[in-house]
Amino acid sequence: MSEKTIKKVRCNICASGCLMDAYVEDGKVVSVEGSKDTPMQNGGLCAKGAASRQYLYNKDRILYPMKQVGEKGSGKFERISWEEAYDAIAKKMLQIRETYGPQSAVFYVGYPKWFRPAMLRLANAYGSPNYCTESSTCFQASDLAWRATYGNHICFPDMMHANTIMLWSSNLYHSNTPMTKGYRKLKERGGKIIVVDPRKTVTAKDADIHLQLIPGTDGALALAMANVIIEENLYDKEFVEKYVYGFEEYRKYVREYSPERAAEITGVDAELIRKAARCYAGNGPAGIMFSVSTIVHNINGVQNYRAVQSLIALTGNYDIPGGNPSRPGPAVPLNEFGQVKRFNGIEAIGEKDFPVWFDLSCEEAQCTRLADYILQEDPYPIKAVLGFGLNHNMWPQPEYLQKALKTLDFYVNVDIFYSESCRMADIILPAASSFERDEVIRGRGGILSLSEKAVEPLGESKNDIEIILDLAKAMKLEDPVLQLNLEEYMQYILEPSGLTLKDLREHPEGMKGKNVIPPEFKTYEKRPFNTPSGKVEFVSQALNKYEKTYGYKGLPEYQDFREISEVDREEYPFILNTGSRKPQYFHSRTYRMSWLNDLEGSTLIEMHPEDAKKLSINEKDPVLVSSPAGKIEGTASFCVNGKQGMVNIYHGNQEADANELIARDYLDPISGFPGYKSYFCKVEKRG
Ligand SMILES: Nc1nc2c(c(=O)[nH]1)N[C@H]1C(S)=C(S)[C@@H](COP(=O)(O)OP(=O)(O)OC[C@H]3O[C@@H](n4cnc5c(=O)[nH]c(N)nc54)[C@H](O)[C@@H]3O)O[C@H]1N2
Ligand SMILES: Nc1nc2c(c(=O)[nH]1)N[C@H]1C(S)=C(S)[C@@H](COP(=O)(O)OP(=O)(O)OC[C@H]3O[C@@H](n4cnc5c(=O)[nH]c(N)nc54)[C@H](O)[C@@H]3O)O[C@H]1N2
Ligand code: SF4
Ligand SMILES: [Mo]
Repeated sequence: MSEKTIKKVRCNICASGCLMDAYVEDGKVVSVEGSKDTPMQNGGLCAKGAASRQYLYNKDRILYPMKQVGEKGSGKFERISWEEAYDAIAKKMLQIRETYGPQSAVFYVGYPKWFRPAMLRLANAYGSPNYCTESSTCFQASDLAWRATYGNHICFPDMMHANTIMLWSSNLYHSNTPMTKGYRKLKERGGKIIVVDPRKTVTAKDADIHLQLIPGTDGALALAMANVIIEENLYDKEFVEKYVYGFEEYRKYVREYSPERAAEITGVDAELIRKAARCYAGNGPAGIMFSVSTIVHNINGVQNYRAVQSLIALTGNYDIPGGNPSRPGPAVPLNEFGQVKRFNGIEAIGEKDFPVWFDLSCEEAQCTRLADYILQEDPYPIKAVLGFGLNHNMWPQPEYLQKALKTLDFYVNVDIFYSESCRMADIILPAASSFERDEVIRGRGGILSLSEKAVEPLGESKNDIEIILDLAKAMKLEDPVLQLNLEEYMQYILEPSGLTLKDLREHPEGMKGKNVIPPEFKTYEKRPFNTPSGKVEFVSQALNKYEKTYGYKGLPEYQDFREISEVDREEYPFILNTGSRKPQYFHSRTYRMSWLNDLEGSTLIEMHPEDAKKLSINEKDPVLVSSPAGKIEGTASFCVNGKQGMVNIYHGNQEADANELIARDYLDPISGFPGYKSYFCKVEKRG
């Protein structure tokens, strides 16, 4: 009888990297369970992690390098060797560089985050400024707001030491399961919880105050809270005087947002707004837990986010324990992450459209308008896309991007799975999943670990970093780090931490780095904020320098998406909210896993029963949803937890993708983020 062994491996279906025990028999993973070796996680796995075997052994796995042999877009592929693939890619990429210049090649990474610095290096060594990622729709707009206002990256709350936590558009139980332990502890020790969410979510059940606002109206709500906090003298005068720039202008502006006015805009009762403001300002230390994407998925997203964010400095909760500290736990120095900067000097895609993005971020280009840039040859011809995990369904109106990809001279996609996004590719390469690869993992609190493969790679799939290093060598690019092999590269990442790969191999549960940088609070007492004024900028100079040219305002001004968009509301009466996370789905990835997908089976069009009744729609009826951008079919699902007038649809399903409904030019003019969370639609019963 063959023996079962337990291999410790990190789940990588999402970026949380939970440690699991994979039971391996005859070289195959036969079952998985959460490892008990990490106290935070303590044996837990979410539904997706528990279904890992269907991820690893999925019929959609790409097993070999393939080249397209039929007409482009026909999806007819033939197996080739790795050597052939590398030769063909190197030859074509160098030819394109020679003929059109290095900027004509775009280097793109989808949601996978773990190998991004290597990809950025590759783009730099090739000489292209066009390294871009899925963060053109996730995370970077919030980060931009932080940099514009606080001169810092996103600061998450210190849940362990807070007396109050305000979860602003954050449904931890569905989207961030590893954080729920701290959340439950906060509740147990009597901490106050404020939830700002249009839906009564499972996370909102624990709330002392739930502000159930209309999607996209976050800015108005936050300004009204600031109004109460200032009017009632609940703000931190000393902090504001010393460290805030533009307070008088801000104070004057928030006067316009009385709770009564905000109630009309947001649909939240004025007294409840007052109560929440008093609780957040009066029961400190208080932290705000933001989603990295929800607020900014709106056409006034950056300013709405800044309005919420200004509450932190207003109440003196910035960079203190229990508030939103800049570094609550220890950090460990590493090579690569956050250190490789984007190649600069040639105009990047998106630079003309979204200048602040480039002023404040030196790491990547903004590519939400990628299809336009390709099709309109603006700012210059784009001839090649080298994609790792490129999922066209991420973009609004994804078919338009498919069309653009088809016109390219050369398109490569490297993915674990064959998807519709591979169909336009000239070459596709098989990536290994976390079960089949080695990877250095950065955990919270300065903990590092090495996730080692549990089984041999399926087919000829390879670690993405290995593919990147091989490609650099095939193109004879010069960066010395790209000359390393995978093992040397991982060692290089670790060097500043004082740990070696050998140390980590001996401790699969992870180890604290030796050269730990301790937590730090109130950094502003030692050095100025990294903004033009050296203070927290309620009036952002990074933004208002573009007031004349782009119309950006320094104050976190509220603009209502219902007023500034030109959609005919009689035709499209519902507010379309897309992509609120569900525990079983992870963007486009898990639809192919029957253990998860069968829970719902088809694209659910979630609407309030009262709204459905008016349209004579019954639960489970087939319905058609349309917007000015497109149409999709789905199944009506009644949701009493949402607000009336709101339709919610998950994204990423290639069969019926909510993004078909979002107009591709419905973007925040500052960040370029699509208004995924607040567009417009109508719903009809299908025959
Ligand atoms: N299971 C699962 N987990 C995930 C992901 C996944 O696909 N699946 N994706 C990961 C990624 S990439 C991200 S960015 C995060 C996102 O993480 P979260 O932002 O926490 O996830 P969401 O569910 O999109 O949004 C949280 C809540 O915001 C509410 N909401 C919707 N619109 C608005 C609005 O306009 N204003 C306010 N205040 N609230 C609103 C929704 O009702 C929802 O309950 O999740 C990560 N975790
Ligand atoms: N309507 C709407 N649209 C949205 C959102 C929304 O809320 N509503 N959310 C936006 C946000 S926040 C995000 S983050 C994006 C999601 O961003 P996407 O990039 O669309 O995310 P995924 O579909 O998870 O992954 C992309 C591809 O990466 C592949 N992949 C997974 N792991 C690896 C790996 O290790 N190596 C390689 N080479 N490939 C891998 C997957 O198989 C998949 O094909 O969607 C955005 N789009
Ligand atoms: S939260 Fe779930 S999907 Fe994400 S790493 Fe953990 S087990 Fe995997
Ligand atoms: Mo995201």
